[in-house]
Amino acid sequence: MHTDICVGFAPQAEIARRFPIDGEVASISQIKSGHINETYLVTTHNGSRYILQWINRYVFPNVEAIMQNMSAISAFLREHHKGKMAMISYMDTLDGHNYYDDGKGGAWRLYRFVPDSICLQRAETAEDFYQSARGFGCFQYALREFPAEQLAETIERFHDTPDRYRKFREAIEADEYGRLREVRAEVDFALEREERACRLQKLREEGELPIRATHNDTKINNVLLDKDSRQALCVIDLDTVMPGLSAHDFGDAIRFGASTAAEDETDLNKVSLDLDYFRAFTRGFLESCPSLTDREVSVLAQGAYAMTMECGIRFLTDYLMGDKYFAIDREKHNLDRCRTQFMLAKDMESKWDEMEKVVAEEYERVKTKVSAKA
Ligand code: GN1
Ligand code: MG
Repeated sequence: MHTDICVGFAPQAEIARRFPIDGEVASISQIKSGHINETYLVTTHNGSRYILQWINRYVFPNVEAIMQNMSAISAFLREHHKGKMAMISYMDTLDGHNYYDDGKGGAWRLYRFVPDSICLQRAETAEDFYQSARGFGCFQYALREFPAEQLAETIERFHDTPDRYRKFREAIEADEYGRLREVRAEVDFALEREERACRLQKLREEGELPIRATHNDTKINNVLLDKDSRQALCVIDLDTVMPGLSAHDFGDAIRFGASTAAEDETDLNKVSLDLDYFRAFTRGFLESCPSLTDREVSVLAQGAYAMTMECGIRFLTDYLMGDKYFAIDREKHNLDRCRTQFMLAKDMESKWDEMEKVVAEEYERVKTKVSAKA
């Protein structure tokens, strides 16, 4: 989704010139995707294309840590999975830094546009969604032996749901913007479900689940697909690659991509869990990530629920705190987003047995295929 503006981006053009790009900047357009960083497509006169990104330091105060995680992962994948897993690689600035500090608090980085790739904001078919699952599944599989503990925690306690509840309570307590009155129903909804939403993290703390190098932000727009074959090409947006649970990656993708409505839909009647999409993603993820243990597979549905509730309370917390974290395009945008997440979580509750059944069936299917091959 590009805004079709080619003028008005003089500062971004100036920044792009700090990198060794091929040719003079001919046009820049903003890619409206994501709620945190800003992303621009830069095209030069000879047709070379680049992605320029402004990193939000309110969210990512430690840019060095993000870039270090990224290069550790790139190096690992280059060494162990050459040719199998495409990776974007950031270009150094002309004076040899892996990002550009504009001296005004802004951090910028740039990489070559991946040729023949598309980035979908929504799966157009179940097959697209299946492909995105393969992208994230392959990524996780490729990193199965990566020492996750070496990764910096770029955002502390990112998917620690109980900690998200703690921050949520602080925001309720402070009610800095006087918005609590209008969100009582949502607050009650979240508090009533706290134990269930936090079950996954509890298992993590009890040492029941392996800690992996996970992506942690597995929306479909974070996988590039080949524009012709529509197969997964490469996983992008590695800012939140951190030690985590496989169920986080599975769950966040379901939360976003298996919902029948957009994340900010205002007509809640349109929001539900699409079980066909849920199955398609489960299949792609299990097929491409055979390193998952039985225990991990057994909590995948739990991951979808936890990520949906957690994201809902994050939107609600931000709404209570005056919309400082997630970029908004309209008043109450974060509240609308929170409501879709809670609606989706509620729908998952009613479809719980079916979700578990789909996971079990797809797991059985993958195992049968593997043993038939052996
Ligand atoms: C943010 O900016 P984007 O769309 O990549 C957020 C995710 C949320 C998501 C909700 C660093 O991701 O955790 O799930 O919005 N990223 C960060 O759409 O907080
Ligand atoms: Mg992101």
